[in-house]
Amino acid sequence: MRGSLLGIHALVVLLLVVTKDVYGELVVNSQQHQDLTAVLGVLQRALLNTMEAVSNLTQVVAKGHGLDYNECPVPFINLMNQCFYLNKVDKLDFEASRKFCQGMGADLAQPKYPHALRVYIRDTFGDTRSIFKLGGSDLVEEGDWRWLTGESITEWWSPGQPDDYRGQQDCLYVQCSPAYKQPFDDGGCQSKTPFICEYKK
Ligand SMILES: [Ca+2]
Repeated sequence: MRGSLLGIHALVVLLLVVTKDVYGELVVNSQQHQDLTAVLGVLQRALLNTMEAVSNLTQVVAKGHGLDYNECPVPFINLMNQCFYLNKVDKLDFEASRKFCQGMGADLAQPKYPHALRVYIRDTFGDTRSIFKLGGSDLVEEGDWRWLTGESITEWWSPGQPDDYRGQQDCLYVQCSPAYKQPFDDGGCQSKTPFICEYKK
């Protein structure tokens, strides 16, 4: 019995000591917690500022290289900072293909870098026979080749083109065959072919 009382006494003393220690520890931890929370807040703000600075710097560097990391809206792809949709399924004439592109918030494409476009088509579709309609013609005045926006088309004609073959070629195409030393060729506006839409960012 005495042993039991001694045991209970020892247990109570032990509990008091532990409780005191735990309480003391809790007080210290609470202060530390406040301090750490404040430090964490400062670090979080510093980290966010750093991430924003890195993002801005990445964009500056990208633009310095002629690139733009802003993505094109689906289903357009970014090619040399222009947004294109290559339609090889719905083979359409000039007017119908324009209408199709307009239905996507776009119009027939005016590629700034036709060689890049030609390489992309070859790599994507794995053939060199493809031709795609673009957003250019001499429909307003025979021989005066213009983009849909009105600018003259003066470069990137394959040698001997535009030849207005049989007097029926008034629309602009990108040719993928290496037989064409440059990408541009004139073809029929009524021909039902693949075409490329461009979404202007
Ligand atoms: Ca031609």
